[in-house]
Amino acid sequence: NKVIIATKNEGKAKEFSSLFAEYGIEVQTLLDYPSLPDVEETGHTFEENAVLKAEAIANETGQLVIADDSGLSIDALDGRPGVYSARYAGVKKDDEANIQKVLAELKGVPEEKRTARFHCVLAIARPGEKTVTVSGSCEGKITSEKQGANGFGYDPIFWMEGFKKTMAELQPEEKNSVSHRGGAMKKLGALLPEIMGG
Ligand code: ITT
Repeated sequence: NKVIIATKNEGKAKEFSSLFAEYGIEVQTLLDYPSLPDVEETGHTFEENAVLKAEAIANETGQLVIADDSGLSIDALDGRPGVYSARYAGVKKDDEANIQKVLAELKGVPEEKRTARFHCVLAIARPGEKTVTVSGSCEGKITSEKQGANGFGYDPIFWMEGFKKTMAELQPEEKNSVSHRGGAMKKLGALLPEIMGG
């Protein structure tokens, strides 16, 4: 049993490998299919972009494909970076530059106003079938400096009050148990028997 995840993001790929391993499903990603075309993310919501990515790659491969569109919404920035999370600081995807941009924009904003949440939408596309989506989110606060080296993206500045740690200080299994991606994956898990055809 295997699925293709329509992602080139290594951080996501690692998390999906372990999330799907629990269901006995092996994961391949676009890193395993370098010849597939890039999908332009022209949508204005996580849902639209997840569906775009999953359906484009399902059409190319003729197989069941799952895509993840995710990002960080910061209240003091009116929800930014949102769907632009991957390339917030420019065209090139650069986690460090994105973090520095957020920290600069939040300079002087007091702790109680630094609330934020991660969102994740998973889209499951199969040729000839209606695409299904599930979502998850995770509440936190933006720190004033980086802390921790695990995870990816904005994890070093995302404070989890329940753990008194940043997302980047959690062990991978801990992150999966509370993250936006883990939450969406739990909902997907309930649908997997039907989706994978028993
Ligand atoms: P693919 O489209 O190839 O999957 P991407 O990185 O471009 O990769 P998105 O458009 O969904 O994916 O952007 C997601 C960005 O949101 C990602 O690059 C991170 O900056 C951030 N992000 C998403 N999930 C995260 C997580 O669990 N921890 C930290 N940052 C995350």
